[in-house]
Amino acid sequence: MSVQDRAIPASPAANSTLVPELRNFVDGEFVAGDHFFDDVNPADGTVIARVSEAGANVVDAAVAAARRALRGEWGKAGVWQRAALLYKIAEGIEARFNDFVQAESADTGKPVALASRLDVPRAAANFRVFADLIKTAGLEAFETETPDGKQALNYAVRKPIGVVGIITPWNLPLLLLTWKVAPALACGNTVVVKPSEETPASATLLAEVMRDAGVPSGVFNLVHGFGEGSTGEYLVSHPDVNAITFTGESRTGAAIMKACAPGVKPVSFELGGKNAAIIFADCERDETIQQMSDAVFLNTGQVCLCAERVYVERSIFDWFVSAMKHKAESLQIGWPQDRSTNMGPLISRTHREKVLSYFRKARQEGATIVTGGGVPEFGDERDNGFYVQPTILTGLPESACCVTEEIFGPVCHIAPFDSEDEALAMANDTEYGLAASIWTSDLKRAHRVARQMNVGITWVNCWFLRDLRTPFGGVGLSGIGREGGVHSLNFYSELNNICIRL
Ligand code: NAD
Ligand code: 6OH
Repeated sequence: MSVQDRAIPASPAANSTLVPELRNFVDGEFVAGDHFFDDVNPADGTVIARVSEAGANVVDAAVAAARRALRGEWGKAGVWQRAALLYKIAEGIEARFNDFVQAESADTGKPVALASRLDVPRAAANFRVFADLIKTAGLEAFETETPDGKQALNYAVRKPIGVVGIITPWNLPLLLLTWKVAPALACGNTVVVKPSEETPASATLLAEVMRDAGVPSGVFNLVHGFGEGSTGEYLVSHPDVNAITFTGESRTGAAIMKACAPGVKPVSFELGGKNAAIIFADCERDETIQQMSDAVFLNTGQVCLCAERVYVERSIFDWFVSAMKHKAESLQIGWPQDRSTNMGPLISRTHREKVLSYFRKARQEGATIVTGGGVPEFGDERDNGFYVQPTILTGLPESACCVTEEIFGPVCHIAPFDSEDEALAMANDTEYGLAASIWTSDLKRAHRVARQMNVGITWVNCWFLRDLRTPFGGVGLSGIGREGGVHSLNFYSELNNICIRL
């Protein structure tokens, strides 16, 4: 689809409609671009906002503002001053907690219960953790012997990289955006942020929080729009952007890498996954089923860390499949606003088409559909939304596309295994390498298997348990680099080593 097809020309009528208008935030001001596009609520397909698409001119202005801000008071702000501002931003998010929950839920269709428990608290935590970290980060130092028997002192100082372009997806919009904005600001950079076109609202609220917290103009800039041929492409190929940090699909990462090549811009990529879970017969059963239900269905399966491939020791295979079936069929699929809802719709009609196409392929490839495989019917406006049934597949060969390709929906394939080696071989037989989980009561086996997984993070008897100080990222098609803790500080700063002969 071209930009022209997607965009609605700006007209006076745009302001007279009842839907709010979401604008770009550049140099401390909300500004409109030349076109608008629709922000759709996936629960019922209604248009909830019109979003101003940032053209190349708006992206230019945002990058220029970010560059100027580096030379201004922000460039001179010390670590304690920056940390104090980050705490204020965290407080600002908490002060508007409900606004953020409502915005995130309306854009994504995720249950308000989930946004209240996960997305919004994590956004505030991201700012607090990186404020704490930057205050306590020491300098690397070495005493060095010189060839003439004297000494030199080496120490490395951290400097900002400069203007950082931040591009994020729609599944955990505020969580993933602040996961990058917080360390970038902690390290003294300025940012130009492009959230997903599907989920512009929480980032727009964050711009208000930034303004109200007293973040100097130009330090945080927000541009709305699409990827290829639009805002995202303008941002990643902009010659005055010093680094790009991106979360999204692996093939988008590849396109961004190409755009960054001419300027040799550093990139940090958190990409897709086709994550395995290995369930041993000695697992703690109730706990495993409880958490595996989240690992497959949380956020309607739209978490990069979700388990889409589940390998179960043969002696408990039947039990596991039937317990997961029960869990899937007990999920409350419904209106996101209803506090008892624990599964919402997929993000968009297009994404639902993709997920349904995998259900069709699964049938063609000979899968048993244990449960789900279709679209639920409600008899109300939700039938205009983008819901699918939680789905469990069995019986596919390891080469089937539903076992090798990321589906990004509430679906997993469950296969039996007979030995630890076989489970490991199947789990590692993928081009991706983001996350894995292992479920066992045998501590020695847990250590042994965990270190053989070709992934960035392995959970044992838990899933999506995050400590923000730890390295996070993936191998293979799942990403480049690590963020989290000192790894984020290292990406978002340049180290200048100073060697002094004493
Ligand atoms: P996507 O790659 O389609 O889009 C992500 C962002 O990139 C959006 O803001 C989009 O507008 C922008 N974009 C697209 N093409 C671009 C281009 N050519 N240049 C610049 N920007 C461009 O991803 P999505 O569909 O929004 O998100 C789902 C994907 O994200 C899944 O593959 C999922 O696994 C992955 N993901 C990974 C992680 C992780 O931490 N590894 C976290 C969340 C999501
Ligand atoms: C992907 O959908 C989830 C990614 C999670 C994180 O990046 C995180 O920091 O928890």
